[in-house]
Amino acid sequence: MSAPSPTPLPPLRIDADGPVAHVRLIRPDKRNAVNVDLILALEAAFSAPPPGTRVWVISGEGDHFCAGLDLTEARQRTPQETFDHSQLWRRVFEKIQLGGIPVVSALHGAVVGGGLELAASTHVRVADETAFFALPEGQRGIFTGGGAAVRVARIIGVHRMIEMMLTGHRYDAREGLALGLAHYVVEPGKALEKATALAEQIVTNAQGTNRAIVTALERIATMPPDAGLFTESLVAALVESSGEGYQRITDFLERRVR
Ligand code: 1HE
Repeated sequence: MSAPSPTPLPPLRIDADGPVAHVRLIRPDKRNAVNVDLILALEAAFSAPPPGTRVWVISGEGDHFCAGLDLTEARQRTPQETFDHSQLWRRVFEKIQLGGIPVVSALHGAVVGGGLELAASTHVRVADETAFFALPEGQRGIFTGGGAAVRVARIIGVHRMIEMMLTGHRYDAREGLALGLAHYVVEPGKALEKATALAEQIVTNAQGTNRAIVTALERIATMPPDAGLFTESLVAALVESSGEGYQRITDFLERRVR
């Protein structure tokens, strides 16, 4: 009788004790490449955050944040399967980006292909000096399918994205900072610490404002100006009429906070 195959390890770990929940990709032997198990685990995590979660931090175990799509699963897909797989990523990354909870990413090593697409769906990106950003789809004979064509193009501009994909250009952490792929660069090994500190700061904002920032601004940015300005007024009315808003404004005016 053959020995039973070992139970696969879960590809994600979630640690939450308080309002900041930390989700970590844990496939370091495959450089956190995103296979179907991992994308479904991300979907489950972001669909049902631990109770009380007000900010997420996401990071990757090992020497790299994420090597993108698990290429072993991409070899022999039909066009329909590739389309469906891309739509699955779309669903999950929209949940991360527009789910109403701010997400801070801690980036190091490879942030490439789908790894960059994942990072681009987070709201605050902290890179350590080892991080590098690339879209190697052209080298692999595939195309972006996890939202880069919209999110990365919006961050760095479509022309730079075209150059990045055609030439295989790897941008290092400081170049990524200049381009907006990262918002902070820290010493090697310090990205998670900085990301957690930022998450703890974000938690202190009014929850309704945080929710509006991460759900409304991206949508407003893609609206025609008249619709965007109208929507902004509606969001302002909603946020500012909440009890939390009145209380915070009163606290400021009566000098209880600075
Ligand atoms: C992988 C993957 C992967 C590593 N799928 N298995 N992504 C890429 O084209 C990136 C491909 N990976 C790399 O360029 C390098 O692996 C890294 C720069 C990320 C890291 O280099 P290194 O020297 O630390 O690791 P390695 O020796 O290349 O890889 C270690 C193992 O991870 C090895 O497996 P092993 O069984 O031989 O040990 C690799 O095969 C495996 N591995 N990356 C599967 N991506 C929705 S569309 C999204 C489109 C994309 O994401 S395209 C970009 C795909």
